Amino acid sequence: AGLSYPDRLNVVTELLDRHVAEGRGSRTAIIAPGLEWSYADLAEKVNRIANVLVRDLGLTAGNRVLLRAANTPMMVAAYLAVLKAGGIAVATMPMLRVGELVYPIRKARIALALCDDRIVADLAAAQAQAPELKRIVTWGGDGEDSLDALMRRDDYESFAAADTSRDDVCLIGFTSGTTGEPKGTMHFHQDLLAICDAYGARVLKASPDDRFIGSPPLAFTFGLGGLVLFPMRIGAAMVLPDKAGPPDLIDAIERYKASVSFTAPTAYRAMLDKLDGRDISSLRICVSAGEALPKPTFDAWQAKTGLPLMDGIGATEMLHIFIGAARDKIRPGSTGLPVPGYEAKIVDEEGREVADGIAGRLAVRGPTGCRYLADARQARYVLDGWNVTGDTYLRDSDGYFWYQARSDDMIISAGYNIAGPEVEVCLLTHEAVAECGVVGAPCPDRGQIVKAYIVLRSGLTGDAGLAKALQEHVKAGLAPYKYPRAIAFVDALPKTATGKLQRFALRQMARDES
Ligand code: 3UK
Repeated sequence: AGLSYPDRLNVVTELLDRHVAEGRGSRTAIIAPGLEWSYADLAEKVNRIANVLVRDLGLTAGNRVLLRAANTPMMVAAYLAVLKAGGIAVATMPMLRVGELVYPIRKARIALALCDDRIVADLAAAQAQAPELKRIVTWGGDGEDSLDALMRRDDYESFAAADTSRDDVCLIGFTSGTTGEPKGTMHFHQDLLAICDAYGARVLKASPDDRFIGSPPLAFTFGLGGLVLFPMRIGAAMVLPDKAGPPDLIDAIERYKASVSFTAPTAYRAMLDKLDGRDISSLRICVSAGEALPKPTFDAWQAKTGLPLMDGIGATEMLHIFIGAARDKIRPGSTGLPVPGYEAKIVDEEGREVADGIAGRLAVRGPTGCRYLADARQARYVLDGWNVTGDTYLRDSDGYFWYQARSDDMIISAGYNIAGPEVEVCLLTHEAVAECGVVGAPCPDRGQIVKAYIVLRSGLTGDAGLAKALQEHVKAGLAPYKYPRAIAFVDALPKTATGKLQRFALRQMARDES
């Protein structure tokens, strides 16, 4: 896709100030309950915060700044201000508690934090265990040294962007840590533009009149790209509701006429049950990422809304989506094609490319890629310039990529390799099943057996008869050796902060129960 950027580059100049300079300052940038900011309004907030950072808080280029807030207008302004001032943003999920905040502070040696006053308690407690953190400044509260008070100074209205290089690091995103310690991934100023000019321009193809909405936190790069970077690159608007659970998302789409949504398959499934009598006709583009999108979910969403779900696989290491399909190229059940600018291939354990139709490890390369902050696991993720994401995929003869499982989620039962997600897809086609997770449980005879954890649709209760019916359902839809020999009915499945099924937690449950 020939993505090249000038050597001196500050991403905020391109995403924000350019719109103001070119006469688009009165366009709407942010819509939130009781508030609307134009691009000019946002630019001024960003300048004021950047001045506070440099003049009052002593920020110099390359300093790391922790950000802690829900997806609010001030969070967006603070994030952009850190980048404009040449700092490095380390955003954290608002739901993180004391223990989880200590690790990124120490790992990234963060001295300064900006925080929404309503959720400062856990951060203040973390500070006691992380002496690196010298200063926490909050907004939304009162007090003379609040960010709001400092921002009000007369001469803080304008700010010259730090003269950064296109390959200066501007953010460190911590992975959600489904296994082991979270890893800090570093991304450059140009990377933030590259995802907009690759996925945004070539696959998503939104318009400046679109209104973007979704649930992922901005600390998750899925949310940062989908809710902030993609709309700002084209001068569109982002909608930031106070709450973004599935019912709130429906309310907000209806109320603010949102047209582009970014969320995970689980949230689309949850919304399906709540759409009767609602008007979400403003919606025209729906992106699903974070987890595999089962075909039954694609079909149900299309039947109910008339819209295809655009699946896309992204990773914190890659910053955003690198395989997906534009709306006219979707093949339901497949993740899609490499995003223009990226290459993808399937390799075996030794790193040799395998033939089409054979499952193996997914390897990708392109304008963005993995750079872990001081972490030996870099050598396992990047092999020979290719990013190996830990997913098992196959490519068909038309070049489409089909998700099989996380590489470490394959179940091996009596010598058969069984992908848990394939059994989940089949179970989801049964009308009693709302959510499910399928893992291997230890078994003395077969090594492992397939075990399904099932959340039933509301009003239903699980018994031996229903378990039997679900087993027969899988045997009828898949090779019978894949059917779940064990079934457990549960109220909810364990999920990460980013909404992913924690298969390791299910595996642990399966071990404990066997
Ligand atoms: C899995 C998928 C199948 C896959 C992310 C969009 O999820 C994001 O980043 P994470 O670092 O996780 C990466 C891993 O999640 N995955 C994500 N999307 C899909 N598996 N189909 C999908 N569509 O295992 C991958 O390796 O949390 C997603 C944009 C930015 C992101 N950071």
